[in-house]
Amino acid sequence: MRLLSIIRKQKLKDNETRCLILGLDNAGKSTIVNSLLPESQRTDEITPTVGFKIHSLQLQDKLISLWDVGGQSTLRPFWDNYFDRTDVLVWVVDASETFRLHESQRELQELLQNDNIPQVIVALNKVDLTAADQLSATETALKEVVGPGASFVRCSGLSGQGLFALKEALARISYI
Ligand SMILES: Nc1nc2c(ncn2[C@@H]2O[C@H](COP(=O)(O)OP(=O)(O)O)[C@@H](O)[C@H]2O)c(=O)[nH]1
Ligand SMILES: [Mg+2]
Repeated sequence: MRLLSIIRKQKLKDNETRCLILGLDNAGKSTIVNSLLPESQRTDEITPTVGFKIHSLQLQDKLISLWDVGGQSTLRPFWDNYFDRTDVLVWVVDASETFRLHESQRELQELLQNDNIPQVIVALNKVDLTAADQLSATETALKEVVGPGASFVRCSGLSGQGLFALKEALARISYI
């Protein structure tokens, strides 16, 4: 077993999960993170993320650290640096923006070349703005990139719809 998997396993045994939230700028990453947090820790104003922000979320018996990393193209070359201690990657896509779907697919495909990439959850965000057939088309397009192992969650960071399913998917992460 590679050293990295041993470290990951130990951390998960300690009930600590490190979750990296990535996706194109404006996909809704920070909005989702904010809505996942307990009400007392939320902010009313989300500004574009410069660099990264870390938040902690207690889910059942697990402590999840959420790494919200800026998605602007100038920051993307640095994404790799975050992988080695990450347990789960949440890839956020703005499902309403069909014209950026290819860009999202391409960036995710490039990320997945990295050997250290952990388990993947794809969050199809902005369901409140997206027609059902478009949601399915976006899901199909991203499934082609991530393969059968990833989970998919349809959500809205703004309304909170689907975030319970995202929490459940995060709580299920394990290396058994
Ligand atoms: N309608 C709608 N707008 C959203 C949703 N999630 C995020 N937004 C908006 O999308 C914009 C970008 O969100 P932000 O969280 O800053 O994106 P980030 O760059 O990926 O962190 C903001 O204006 C958000 O209010 C959603 O589910 N529905
Ligand atoms: Mg952000």
